[in-house]
Amino acid sequence: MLIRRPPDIPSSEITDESAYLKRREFMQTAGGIAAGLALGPLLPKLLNAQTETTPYEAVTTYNNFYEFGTGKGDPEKNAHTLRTRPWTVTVEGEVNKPKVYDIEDILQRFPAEERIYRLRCVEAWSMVIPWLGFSLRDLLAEVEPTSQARYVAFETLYDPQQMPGQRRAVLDWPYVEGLRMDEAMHPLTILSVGLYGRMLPNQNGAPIRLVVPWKYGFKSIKSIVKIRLVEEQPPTSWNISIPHEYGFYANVNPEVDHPRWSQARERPIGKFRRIPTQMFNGYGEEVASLYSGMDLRRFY
Ligand SMILES: Nc1nc2c(c(=O)[nH]1)N[C@H]1C(S)=C(S)[C@@H](COP(=O)(O)O)O[C@H]1N2
Ligand SMILES: [Mo]
Repeated sequence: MLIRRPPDIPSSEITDESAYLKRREFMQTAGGIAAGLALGPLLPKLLNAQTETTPYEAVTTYNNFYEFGTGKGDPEKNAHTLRTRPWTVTVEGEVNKPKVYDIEDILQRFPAEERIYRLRCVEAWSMVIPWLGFSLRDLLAEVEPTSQARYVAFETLYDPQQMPGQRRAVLDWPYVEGLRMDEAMHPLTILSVGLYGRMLPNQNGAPIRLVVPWKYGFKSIKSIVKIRLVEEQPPTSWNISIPHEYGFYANVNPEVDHPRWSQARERPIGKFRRIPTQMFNGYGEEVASLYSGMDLRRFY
């Protein structure tokens, strides 16, 4: 789309933030203009041409990553112990061609493009982030899912030496997540390797994490080492931990409240005012059809 650039550019070549933001502003305007013309449908969705991105500083210091502590500032403080090289991602299960990918191969073979997506946390805060990534379906196509594959299960690294939060039983480790096959194959679902034109900082899920823009943030599992195609709906960490609060689907839905708080509004990080939460986080046009006929109160 607008920017196609490998995420592993040396730091000496990285533009400073204000130059980056100016260029971004220009591109968002350009995207907005193009969207009004015939080009519109060809452009991968920018959340909305006018949406302001959350400052890099906030995106990288206010995080949920329980492997490094349960406070929002803990991941930034503690995630330096994570070693992201060497790193492999095993793709296995119901596939014809299981494969162990080296992260360097992934970076080379699946060019990262910029996608501006809102990440809406179930705790009712949100950020708008220029992610660098590629559609998960490009990688899945390569391993050739069998006809038995109905779900995709994801797993984060388990290593209490590197991830001190795993020494405490706050969640069942390793962190696991899952998607239905059609959700995983949807072009909006990305594996992200960077943000703001840089490689992912450890606290944001380096070296590779999922981003599913129409679901609550907890579905976007970080620091992935395993992707397994399976026949049955896989367990997910938050659902195991507190099933009546966190379901498998976790679609952003302002009409279905969390048992302990409303989901009708959200606070953009760095802003004072709350804003209304949109159905499917604003991606209804693209994804609502995946759930036609499903009762989204029951499948929360
Ligand atoms: N492995 C792992 N992945 C995770 C989490 C976690 O604790 N561990 N937290 C999730 C939650 S609750 C949210 S809101 C997002 C936050 O992503 P961000 O810190 O990049 O904004 O990561 C998700 N992915
Ligand atoms: Mo979250």
